[in-house]
Amino acid sequence: MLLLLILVHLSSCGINSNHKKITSLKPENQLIKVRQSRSPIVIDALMNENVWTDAIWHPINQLWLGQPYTDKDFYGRYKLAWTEEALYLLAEITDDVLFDKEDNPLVAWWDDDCLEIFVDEDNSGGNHQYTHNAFAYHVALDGNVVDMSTSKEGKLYNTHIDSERKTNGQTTVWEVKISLYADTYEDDGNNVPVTLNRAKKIGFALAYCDNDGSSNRENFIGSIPVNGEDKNRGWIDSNIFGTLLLIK
Ligand SMILES: [Ca+2]
Ligand SMILES: [Ca+2]
Ligand SMILES: [Ca+2]
Ligand SMILES: [Ca+2]
Repeated sequence: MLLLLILVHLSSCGINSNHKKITSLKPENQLIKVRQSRSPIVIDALMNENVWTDAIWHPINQLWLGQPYTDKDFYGRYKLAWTEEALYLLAEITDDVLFDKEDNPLVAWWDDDCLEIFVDEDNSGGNHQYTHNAFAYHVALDGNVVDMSTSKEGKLYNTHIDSERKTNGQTTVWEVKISLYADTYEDDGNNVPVTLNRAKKIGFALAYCDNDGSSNRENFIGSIPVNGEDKNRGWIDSNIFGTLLLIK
């Protein structure tokens, strides 16, 4: 029985012993339909494009790490849109203290206040801890974008994400363009973003690392419920991601 469970787990990683892709067992939780923008989206942290007016808000309200928090400490919601070129995100985050703990973007990047964007271009699910089967982009307050490389260390992926943020009082609006890359992505290669089309499905989740002045992040709040005791699974296991469906 144990062997069977291990085999099922391995097959859920999307790779079999011949390293060929097989049908994913990724659960299709939280299916979100995402509308195409008819006009270009300007990354300026202003939500005045028509597609943002029409899109609905989705909550970031699942406590993945830390103690229960108040709306004053953290409140977050987001909208999504797409063009053939990229996936677009608008996030509105209320956070009482913005804190960039480490100046160096590659030191403990998860302990700074940051937006964490999880994307699995082909919605395959499976392990992605040290692969590019999926990405977990940490977008820092200064705009630097970090994920784990295939060399098992933090690496800047600033060309994948174009973002702008504006803070008014304790509320920050982030407008983000996310170029999507296939699992064939090579850290030292020439990589071209994927062109998006209607009916495409993408694995996706969003989270916020909230630190208000502590030595480690205080809270990690995600957009999707995660089963089990350990809810900090997104950076390892893309099976916990939700699913986006691109529509006209
Ligand atoms: Ca805009
Ligand atoms: Ca806070
Ligand atoms: Ca994948
Ligand atoms: Ca904070």
